[in-house]
Amino acid sequence: MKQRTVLSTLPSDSHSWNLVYLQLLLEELGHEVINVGTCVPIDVLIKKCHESRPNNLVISSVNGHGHLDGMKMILAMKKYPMLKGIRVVIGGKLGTQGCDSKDYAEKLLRAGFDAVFSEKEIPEFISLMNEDTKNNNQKIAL
Ligand code: B12
Repeated sequence: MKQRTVLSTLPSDSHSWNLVYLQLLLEELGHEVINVGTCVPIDVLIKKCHESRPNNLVISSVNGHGHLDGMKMILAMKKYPMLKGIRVVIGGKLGTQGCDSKDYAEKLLRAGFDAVFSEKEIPEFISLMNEDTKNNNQKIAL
């Protein structure tokens, strides 16, 4: 079954070519992609997930505030049990001063993300996005 994926940045991030790249990549993998765009408020993102019931929510951020905005987003999302089955991943350049996004992985995973990717981990991202989320779908449909 075709996976549906909501793709977005976070409220502070106006970079858009990362989204263009990820949309093309995910479409090549066979996903139906809903690209919400840049500087997306958290409540708008949550509304979009409620409306479209995706298998995946892919967050991309490169401006260096991704680890902070991402934490706010995942904590807000956890308040909605209906969204529990969605696989939520984040990646890009999540911090400043050239530090690796992986430095933030432990905190973000503990808060509820299913995976955290550094900007170079495209093969790892592809392999996760190729994995079936059939169980998630069933949960969402209830
Ligand atoms: C173009 C650009 C801009 C443009 C954006 C225009 C637009 N429409 O997108 C403008 C001028 C608006 C801009 C603004 C700013 N920018 Co800027 N920008 C860039 C620049 C030069 C290129 C970004 C780009 O388009 N790359 C092409 C895309 C395809 O690559 P990418 O974004 O890196 O995405 C790749 C990977 O990161 C990865 N990836 C990304 N997301 C995800 C998600 C997952 C799940 C996975 C697996 C992988 C992944 O996959 C992509 C393909 O390889 C970069 C420097 C650079 N060379 O990267 C700085 C850069 C991203 N910007 C930076 C900064 C600081 C800013 C500003 C804060 C500057 C300022 N003081 O105003 C503002 C922030 C604006 C905001 N509110 O977000 C910093 C971020 C620093 C950091 N994270 O440590 C960078 C890295 C420059 C630098 N070296 O300092 N920027």
